[in-house]
Amino acid sequence: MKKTLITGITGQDGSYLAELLLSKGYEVHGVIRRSSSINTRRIEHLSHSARLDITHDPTQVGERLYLHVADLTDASSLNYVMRTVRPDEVYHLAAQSQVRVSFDIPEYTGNATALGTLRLLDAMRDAGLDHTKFYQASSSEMFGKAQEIPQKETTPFYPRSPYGVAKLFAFWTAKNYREAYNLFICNGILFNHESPRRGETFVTRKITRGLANIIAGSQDKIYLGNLEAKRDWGYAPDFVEAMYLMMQAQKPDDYVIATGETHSIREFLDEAFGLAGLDWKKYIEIDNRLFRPTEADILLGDASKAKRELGWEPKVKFKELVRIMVEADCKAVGVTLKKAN
Ligand code: NDP
Ligand code: GDR
Repeated sequence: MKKTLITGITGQDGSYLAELLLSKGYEVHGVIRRSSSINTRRIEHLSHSARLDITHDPTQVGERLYLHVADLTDASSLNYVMRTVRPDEVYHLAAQSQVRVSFDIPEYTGNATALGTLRLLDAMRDAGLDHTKFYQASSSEMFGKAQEIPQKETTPFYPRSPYGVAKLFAFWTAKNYREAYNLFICNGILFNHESPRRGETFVTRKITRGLANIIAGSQDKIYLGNLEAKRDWGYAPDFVEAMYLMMQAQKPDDYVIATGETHSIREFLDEAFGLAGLDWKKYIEIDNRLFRPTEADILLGDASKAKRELGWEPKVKFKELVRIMVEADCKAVGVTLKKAN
């Protein structure tokens, strides 16, 4: 049975990827970090025991599912987990992943998102895992101030946030370790992908959750920043499939993963509030604090290399994505879209 290690298993992507790999028969080991409140809600449905006493030694919480405590900022904890699990595949998804927040905590973002990747790669090498495959969660934020539209694997990078800079360090570290030590390391350059499990402070989820609360009567306004930025939004379950396919390829490489459509925040609002028959302009307030000092104005990906070489294509596009998210958030607060019409 193949063993996989997922860092960031408690996040949006980690939870979908754990589902996918369990369904393919893998033994899945997830890294979680110490938190003052329980942070495993996205993987609870995969667990048969709600054990809270997790240590760095494997704690079994589900059929073929194990958790380990470690932290990206603590090299010895990563070394210990790597030596103990000895995985066949590593999916490195953990990061301080909030772009706006990276301006507030740049040093921590660099430590976790950039150096954390280096620490994990070194832990893999130190454990002598020469045949272990490694996936690095790279990001379209590395394109930042886009040098061409659409962006593809050959587009020059121009990050616009401490997060983007940290991801660029991690990208090049992954690529250098591939070339220097002849390791199977892939960079997935993923454009934004969303789902009902998206963190509540990212703009799509903030809107769909806010809309559901507005319909339920428990929230009056949603406070947002820049409505003009454009993003290429895909569906997270489609995107974790792409990660898996990269790791099954003959040779390690870097791939852009995107839908090939871009939409502004305004268009997202039109679509989401339109589903409820509401005019978003009555409910949105602009809060200047939510603007970023530097912004990625337009991100649009060209995933033709992934289509050609991996056979990957997105199944869910913009309109369906918005509907999935709005319906899920409405269901969570016990309202239906029909009720609002
Ligand atoms: P999330 O923010 O949902 O999840 C991040 C994960 O990292 C969580 O499990 C979090 O743990 C964990 N984590 C954060 N800091 C540490 C730390 N110091 N030590 C150990 N674990 C830590 O991200 P997504 O699932 O959306 O994204 C997955 C990865 O892909 C990230 O690296 C992100 O930067 C990258 N990415 C995401 C894209 C997207 O659109 N979603 C696009 C391109 C790249 P906890 O639950 O405790 O907070
Ligand atoms: P992003 O996603 O920065 O692209 O990073 P986010 O949803 O945070 O922002 C998208 C765009 O929306 C604008 N915006 C707001 N954003 C947030 N979060 N909150 C607001 O109130 C708001 N108002 C407007 C932003 O300015 C921006 O232009 C995500 C993360 O998942 C990264 O980890 C990942 O690497 C990239 O996607 C690809």
